Amino acid sequence: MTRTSEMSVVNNITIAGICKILQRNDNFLIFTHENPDADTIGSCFALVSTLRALGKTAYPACGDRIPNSLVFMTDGERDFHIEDAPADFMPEYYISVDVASGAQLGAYRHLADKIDLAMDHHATHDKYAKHYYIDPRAAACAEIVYNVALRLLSGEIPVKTASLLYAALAADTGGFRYANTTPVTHKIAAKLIERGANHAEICRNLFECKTKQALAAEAFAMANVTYFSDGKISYVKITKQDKKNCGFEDEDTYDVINVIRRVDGVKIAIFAREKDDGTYKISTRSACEIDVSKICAIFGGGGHAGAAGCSVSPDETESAVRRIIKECGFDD
Ligand SMILES: [Mn+2]
Repeated sequence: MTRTSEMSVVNNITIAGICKILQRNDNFLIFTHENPDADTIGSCFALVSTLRALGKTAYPACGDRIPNSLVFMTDGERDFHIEDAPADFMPEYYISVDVASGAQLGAYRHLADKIDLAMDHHATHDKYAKHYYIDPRAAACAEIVYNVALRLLSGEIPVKTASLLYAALAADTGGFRYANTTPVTHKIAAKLIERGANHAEICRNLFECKTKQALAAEAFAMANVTYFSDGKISYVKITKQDKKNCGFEDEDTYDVINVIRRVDGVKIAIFAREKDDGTYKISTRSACEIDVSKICAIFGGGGHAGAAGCSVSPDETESAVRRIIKECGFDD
């Protein structure tokens, strides 16, 4: 398998077209993906604040709670469900950001066919919305939202919005270190710093400051990682019982995959986590030409060439991990 993910997506709307539509409409609901990360949160809230700056009514909608590690982006608030909007709010226009498929809406997946506009950067995006703008070359969905906000606000992006977009960009590029980082990413990041984004504070919040529970999860991963294919693949599994024994929860495991992928010689990292309902979430990372989104697609998942995931049933987990290892082809 080679990393030749389809970089050419034919969109059915342009950035200018998106701006026209946003100006024409009102009463927006902006959806994040399930298990929200900094890109979907930053894109969502930056778009909400941009629409509000235009005098529109807009609310974020997130099926899951905001994880503890990212509440610095939402002023400490963790719940943004549709019911949390005022009772008299009547949504008229539905937007999703960084959401590759209807299923990725999580608790709001039943609203997938109501989405009017999807902005995304996943090459595996499945075009569930009426209008879609997908740019797989964008390191983060925030690059797309930045271009929309820039136009709508005539360049006058407020500091709070700039900070949200910067956090999204920094997170999806691993602090501008991953292969998805481009000259465009750096140019946008520079503009956001010019608009007042406090990059040092944002990066400390994203990459340095960790709860004791998150560090406990990483310690567990380090102690239990196993290697395959001559050390080119690292793998760790975390069960519900492990979480209980070590005193951490799902949201504390967000950096586990990064801990096991940094080991010298590792090209592919695999992390299987047992969720509350007993199913397993498998996350994968690739630091080589192997496209893990194609491998995860075998199990109905997806993502990016370098970062992808899928969900499997408990009895399918071991065989799925073995299949993923086999698909990497190191042992052929
Ligand atoms: Mn993203």
